[in-house]
Amino acid sequence: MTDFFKGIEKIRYEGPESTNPLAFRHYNPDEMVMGKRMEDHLRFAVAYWHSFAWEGGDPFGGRTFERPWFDGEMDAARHKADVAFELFTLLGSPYFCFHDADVRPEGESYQDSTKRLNAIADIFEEKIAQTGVKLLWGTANLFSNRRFMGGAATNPDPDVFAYAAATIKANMDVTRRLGGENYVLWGGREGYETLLNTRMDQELDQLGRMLSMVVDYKHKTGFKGAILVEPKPQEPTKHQYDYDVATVYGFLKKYGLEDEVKVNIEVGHAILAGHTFEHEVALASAHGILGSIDMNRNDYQSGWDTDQFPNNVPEVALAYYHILKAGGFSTGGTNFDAKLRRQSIDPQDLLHGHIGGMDTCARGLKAAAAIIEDGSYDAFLEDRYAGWKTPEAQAMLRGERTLEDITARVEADNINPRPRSGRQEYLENLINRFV
Ligand code: XLS
Ligand code: NI
Ligand code: NI
Repeated sequence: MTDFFKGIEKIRYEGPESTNPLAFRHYNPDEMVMGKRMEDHLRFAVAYWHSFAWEGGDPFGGRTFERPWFDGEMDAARHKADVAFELFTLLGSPYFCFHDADVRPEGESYQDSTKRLNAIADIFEEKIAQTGVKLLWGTANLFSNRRFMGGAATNPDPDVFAYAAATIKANMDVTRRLGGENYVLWGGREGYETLLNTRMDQELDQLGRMLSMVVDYKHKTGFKGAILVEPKPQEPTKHQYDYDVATVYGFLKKYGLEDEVKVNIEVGHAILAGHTFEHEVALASAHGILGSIDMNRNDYQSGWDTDQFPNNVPEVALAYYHILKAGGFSTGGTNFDAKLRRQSIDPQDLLHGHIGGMDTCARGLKAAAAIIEDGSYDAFLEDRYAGWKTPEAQAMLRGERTLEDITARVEADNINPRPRSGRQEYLENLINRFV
């Protein structure tokens, strides 16, 4: 044990009446929800970067946090790993996620950085065995170092593409070794600042090639996890190629990867793209590419990716509704891609952030399950589309009717449809009964 969390004990479920700020009031891992343990539905993961690498800076000022591992070398990285697994254990988080750059200091060369990554992975391997905490996903940071300022896979310099490819390989190797259940690619700087210096067709082909190689390597090495792309519309670049779920789906189709790659959807990114979170989740589900989620929230005034811990139950509930309707997570889970505010400088703030986030998700999940178990909402939808069950409507949908066939029937039957209410207010009230 380190002395970082000084005397804080494992966070336990105490029920909704508890006033203990270091207890769960809604997240009860063993509670059964629609026949499955809550822990197995939600599959929480702590994000290493925001919890242990984030320094509390903003555009107007630097570091506000004091962490004993900042500025250190490999010893500091090992200390950080000790504290990280203490946090996972205190929270009872079944999973964690990391980028290479979060866990090891950068080396002098590619070989040196990879050696360091592997050394930390040795430590993770032991800690995973000791604590039972698992790896939800691994990923490569291809955006912080200045070599990636013009993009990684989409860089005009093929040497940067090559360096990125080798870095992805190293991170996939470590993810596989640690039993990771997914491998994520967020296109940190895969986009442009100005079209004046950018060949979009060339850059998209580069991105398609990189992703194809990732998929090939997954199959070659027998990695069982899912490959996930994380959409985001802008920030850090003005325009990111993986703009939103719809854009990513089109990209996957173009490069023939739609059966190989799924998406990791983040709340804040959905908002930046001008969508709701549930829109992105529902669209991914409709396309069969729903993989995992990055759970956070954005400030609705500031217009950038504020990565706050979630506290909006209705927003979370509607997303879990679509996840449950899709059959729940398979390899995916709920990763807290959320960071503390820069004045929240104490170790215990890390606990408050996660406890609140986990409770919010638990309430959202229970509300979603209640909506499904009650059945009136699903019955409404069933009824609204019931006309499509008739043989004639089915024939139109299956492509067995032409425009001429349909026109003949409209004329013969004198079809003149009568509008029906969409009942939006009724539905809003219905959902409000559960959230
Ligand atoms: C940044 C992204 C990032 C990814 C992992 O906005 O959310 O944190 O989840 O690279
Ligand atoms: Ni994310
Ligand atoms: Ni993000």
